[in-house]
Amino acid sequence: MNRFLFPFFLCCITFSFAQNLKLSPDDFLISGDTRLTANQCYQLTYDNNWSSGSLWFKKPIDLRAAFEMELDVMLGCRDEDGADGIVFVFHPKIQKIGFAGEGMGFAGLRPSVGIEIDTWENEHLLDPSYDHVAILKNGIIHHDYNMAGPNRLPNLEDCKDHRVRIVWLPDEKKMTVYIDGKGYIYFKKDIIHKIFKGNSTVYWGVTAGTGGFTNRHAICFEKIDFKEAVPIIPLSTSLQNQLVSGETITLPSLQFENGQSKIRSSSFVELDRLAEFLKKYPDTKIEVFGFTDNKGSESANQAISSARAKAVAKYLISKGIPKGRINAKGFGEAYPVTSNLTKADRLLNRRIEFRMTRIIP
Ligand SMILES: [Ca+2]
Ligand SMILES: [Ca+2]
Repeated sequence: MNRFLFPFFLCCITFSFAQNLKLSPDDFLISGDTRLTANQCYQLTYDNNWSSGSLWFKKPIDLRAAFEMELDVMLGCRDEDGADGIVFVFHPKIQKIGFAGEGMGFAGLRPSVGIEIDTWENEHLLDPSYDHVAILKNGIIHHDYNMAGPNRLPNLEDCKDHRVRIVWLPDEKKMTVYIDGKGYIYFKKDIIHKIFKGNSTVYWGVTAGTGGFTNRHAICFEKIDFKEAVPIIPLSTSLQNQLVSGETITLPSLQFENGQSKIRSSSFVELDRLAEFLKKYPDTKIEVFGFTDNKGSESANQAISSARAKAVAKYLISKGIPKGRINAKGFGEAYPVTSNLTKADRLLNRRIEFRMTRIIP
């Protein structure tokens, strides 16, 4: 049963800021009203109506490895009429922001896990009247669909910093949230499979929003300690295992002629191994998705991403994989895995993703 498991050291290296926290603003993608305010500190919303902001760490994390983060959170100074709150989000794509107001920048992000600290009672969402913490999923903020909570917190809209600590233990599949030193909520769930469909690589971010009522929301990082997902270059045993378990993989050696959909001959070796592998699992289908960076026009990017995905499909067909097992599609510049700001980032965004799925009879 465990043939798809492989030792941890193959997938992860420790990436720890614990001793010497040096997060640079370049490590984050910010949007909306988010502003750097001091070293390691960010404002997420203004104390204005309909303010919202997000901050995403640019590097993905691997949920198969342990994770711990600690930060100071400011939820503003208005208690009676303060709103709406902050959400810590895990999501497979680097996303900017969901809906503001009661959505707190989280609503609509799917698939996802979100830890909300909510300071405004929205009765139609079954919010309690007090400040509360809950674990949400898939961008849904209604408490009927919680993973945990809502649990009562003391009033946090007191103009003070509150220390939030989030700990993920993959072996126990357990995430615990501590606020000012006290454990207020946890969940135990196989989120890699139940939420993220087998894909353990996710991004993390923090979002916040105000609506008709307001507060200034801000955070300061204290400690970030996690294992970083490392790309695996060849179509190795471990990469094959990821494919079998339904995860999305990319083959960094898969390259095309500049500006064309012609596959470079240097990429054939790895594609041949992929074709051999697909022959071993004749009851599966494979999805081949093409993506580009944001250089050039959207329509040209759409066209080339589609042409490249189809070129890969054609190559696999030429190696004996039946056409009906391959679904090739281009998404243009949508769904970048990282920002398009640097050459290295753009290279990551220009990619073909593969995902194997079982044929349902
Ligand atoms: Ca609320
Ligand atoms: Ca309150």
